[in-house]
Amino acid sequence: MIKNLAFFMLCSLPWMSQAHPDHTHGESHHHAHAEQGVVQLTHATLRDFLPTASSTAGYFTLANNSQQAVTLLKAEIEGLGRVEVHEHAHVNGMMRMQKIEKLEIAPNSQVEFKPGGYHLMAFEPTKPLKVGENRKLTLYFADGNRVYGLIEVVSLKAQMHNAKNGHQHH
Ligand SMILES: [Cu+2]
Repeated sequence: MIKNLAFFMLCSLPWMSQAHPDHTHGESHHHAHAEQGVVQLTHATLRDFLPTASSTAGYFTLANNSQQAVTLLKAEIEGLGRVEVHEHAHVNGMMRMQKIEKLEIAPNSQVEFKPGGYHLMAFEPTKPLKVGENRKLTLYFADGNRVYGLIEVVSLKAQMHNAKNGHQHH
């Protein structure tokens, strides 16, 4: 289990530096901006597909250590054709899950993706998942930033063991 995944944010996109053409202290400005905008991805796990399943679930913790809210728009995982951000909601007394288009994370707070709550739903593997391997995970935010990390492929058993409430997904 990887405890601390590497991450970084792209604060130096060409169009962003062009937004500050009159700035003469580019270097120090960039550092301040990078520290302000830290979004940290940890404990990322992706469940191996069950034999007949067309989708599988991924979980992680996302910490927004900045002074501004950040909005997660979408996720990509290497070798998966489609990844959606889902939430569970009570609809007419039933627990159902639905795709969400954006997830706002307040300043200095974190969101835990876990069984029964927010989760990633991955579909259409182009390369079969193998327990123990790490796939590249990319998170896209509304401000144009991206967070990169690795997501570890785990067995259902391991994922249930990690989850506190053991909610069965699907
Ligand atoms: Cu789902």
